[in-house]
Amino acid sequence: MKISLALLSLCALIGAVVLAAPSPRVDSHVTQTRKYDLEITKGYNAPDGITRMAYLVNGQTPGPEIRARQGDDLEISVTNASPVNFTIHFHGIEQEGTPWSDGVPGVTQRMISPGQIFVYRWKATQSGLYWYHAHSRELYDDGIRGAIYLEPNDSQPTPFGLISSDPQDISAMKSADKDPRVVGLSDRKHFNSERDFEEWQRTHIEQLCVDSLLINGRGRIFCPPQETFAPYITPTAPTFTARGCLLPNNSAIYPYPDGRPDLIDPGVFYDCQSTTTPFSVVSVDPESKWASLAFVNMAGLWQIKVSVDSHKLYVYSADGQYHKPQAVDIITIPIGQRFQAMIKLDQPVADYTIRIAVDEVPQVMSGFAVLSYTKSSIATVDSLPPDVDPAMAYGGLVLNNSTTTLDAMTLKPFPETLAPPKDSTHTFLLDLNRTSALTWTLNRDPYQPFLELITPLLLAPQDASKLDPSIVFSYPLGSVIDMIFQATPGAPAHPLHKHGKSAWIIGIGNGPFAWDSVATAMKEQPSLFNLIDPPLRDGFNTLDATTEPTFLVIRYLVTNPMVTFIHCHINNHVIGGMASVLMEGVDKLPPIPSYYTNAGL
Ligand SMILES: *[C@@H]1O[C@H](CO)[C@@H](O)[C@H](O)[C@H]1NC(C)=O
Ligand SMILES: *[C@@H]1O[C@H](CO)[C@@H](O)[C@H](O)[C@H]1NC(C)=O
Ligand SMILES: *[C@@H]1O[C@H](CO)[C@@H](O)[C@H](O)[C@H]1NC(C)=O
Ligand SMILES: *[C@@H]1O[C@H](CO)[C@@H](O)[C@H](O)[C@H]1NC(C)=O
Ligand SMILES: *[C@@H]1O[C@H](CO)[C@@H](O)[C@H](O)[C@H]1NC(C)=O
Ligand SMILES: *[C@@H]1O[C@H](CO)[C@@H](O)[C@H](O)[C@H]1NC(C)=O
Ligand SMILES: [Cu+2]
Repeated sequence: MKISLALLSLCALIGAVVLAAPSPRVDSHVTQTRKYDLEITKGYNAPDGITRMAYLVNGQTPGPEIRARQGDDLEISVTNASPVNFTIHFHGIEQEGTPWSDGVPGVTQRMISPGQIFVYRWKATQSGLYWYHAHSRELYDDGIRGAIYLEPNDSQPTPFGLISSDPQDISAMKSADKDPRVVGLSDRKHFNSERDFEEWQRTHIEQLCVDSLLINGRGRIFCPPQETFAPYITPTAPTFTARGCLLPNNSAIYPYPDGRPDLIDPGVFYDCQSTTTPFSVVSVDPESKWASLAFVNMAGLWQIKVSVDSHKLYVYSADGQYHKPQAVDIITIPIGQRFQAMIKLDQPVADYTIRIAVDEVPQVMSGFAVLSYTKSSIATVDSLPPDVDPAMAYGGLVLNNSTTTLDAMTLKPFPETLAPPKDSTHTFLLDLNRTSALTWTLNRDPYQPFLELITPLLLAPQDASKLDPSIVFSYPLGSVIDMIFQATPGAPAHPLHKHGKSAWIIGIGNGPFAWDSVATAMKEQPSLFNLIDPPLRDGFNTLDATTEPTFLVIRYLVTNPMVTFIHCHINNHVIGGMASVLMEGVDKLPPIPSYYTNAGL
């Protein structure tokens, strides 16, 4: 379907009006169809003071929050008013009965090409925090992303009685959980994703250096004095550039002999000019006693950690799934993952600093926002309040031995009935590897980006047999899959993401996975496995593999016929090929509506 330019500019105007309204509060208790129009345009923005090209969603990035109530039907109409092809993926949404709305080009649909409109339809079977983003090349890093919040229905058991036994507290937390404050995290580069990729190809060095960290799309460039970096210096990280990056010739981090550090653009790793752009404000009402902060890492490169001055974070949800609450000071958030935390609003009425930091060796960098105990809706501030018990210094250094950081492997799903099956029917061992300066693999061979342009496998499942067998996994409905990811030494942690149904993370350890099955492994190393109450997630972060391999095991049930995707969520890695297709019970796929078989032709 082609749309006229006049219509497009009208849409842009409407988008701007919608923008000015407060985030849509879902107020009806009757399930309904909620419609959203997302229009993607090419534009410019300067959240950290440096103007660059961006793809905007209704004129902004992050795009508008999509809010609905569990049980609602969503109808999300995406208009491509940009010059590039893309699709939109709803990250963490299980797509029960709607495999055609998962948004992976070449897998579930054809590209939405410039001038086209594509309508995604899915049911909110889940509750909690999710997000949407472009799923082609590295485009989401240019701005096509936003949060999704699905308000839990009233029959869903909540874990708040494990935080407090006071009925008033529990009731305040239930209310907070229905209307959380989204805290969206991202890292920003001043080259767009296409240019970033070209620089990697030109120099054979991944561009592991960002310009700023943003919270809800706002932030600042910092060029801290060299002494700030002193606590981070180690034998393999001896020197930091003005913007806190390791040098591009550091062979511990940039290991490829064909890398050309001499060709690096100094604008990427070295040059730093600080800015004074405003910070985001996250407002809470102290009269509501508790607030829910909904953190999502929408970054392209870095794992990010977060803390809030003077406030314990009672983590109660991970990837939209309730887990038994844990009180911590810092949450580490791998890319793609979400955590929700209650905070008790028992501090003096004031502003408190929200701190974030890159949580990986190659870069020392922080970002900030303000938690404000005020009902007013001031969106930004120009300066931060005084530090009050900060949990971390610039760059994430922990300041106090009693500070606690969430260990996501210890999260236990709530309610307890959400335990994994005791046995599996299929075992797959995948080798996560870097096979050249430009290639990353999830299993032996890289997934080829050109597959984005083929007839979607959902419409032609038989074509899967023509693909490289190392990147296709097929199994029938009712299977219980054990998928073992073995990371090759020299790799950072990989934030893997499985589309469709979530999986239990049942095992993690250092060393190779040297057994033929989980059952055998558990006999020899029971302490590395948990079949009783392991976390139930759609994101799985492997351990760093420095000198020896590491492994991570997920188990999942196949209950929803789907053709879908599993991949690393670091942009360089997925575009470098770290992805595979999952053919899940394809002989039981529901009939595909003609709208979806024809869309994009
Ligand atoms: C409410 O949530 C529970 C738990 O997720 C689910 O089993 C139930 O089907 C939901 N009810 C509606 C109307 O969505
Ligand atoms: C968009 O995708 C179509 C195939 O669906 C392809 O022919 C076209 O070249 C692509 N355009 C761009 C700008 O990549
Ligand atoms: C890396 O480059 C810096 C400055 O450009 C130089 O001082 C250093 O010796 C180089 N290190 C290596 C390992 O080549
Ligand atoms: C460390 O944190 C504890 C608990 O918050 C606090 O009582 C103590 O004063 C802190 N110590 C320092 C040195 O900041
Ligand atoms: C933290 O622990 C280390 C090692 O146990 C100790 O040397 C240091 O003094 C402690 N710092 C504080 C602030 O308590
Ligand atoms: C990882 O890739 C390297 C380079 O291609 C190769 O030598 C090595 O055998 C691979 N490792 C595994 C476990 O596949
Ligand atoms: Cu990765």
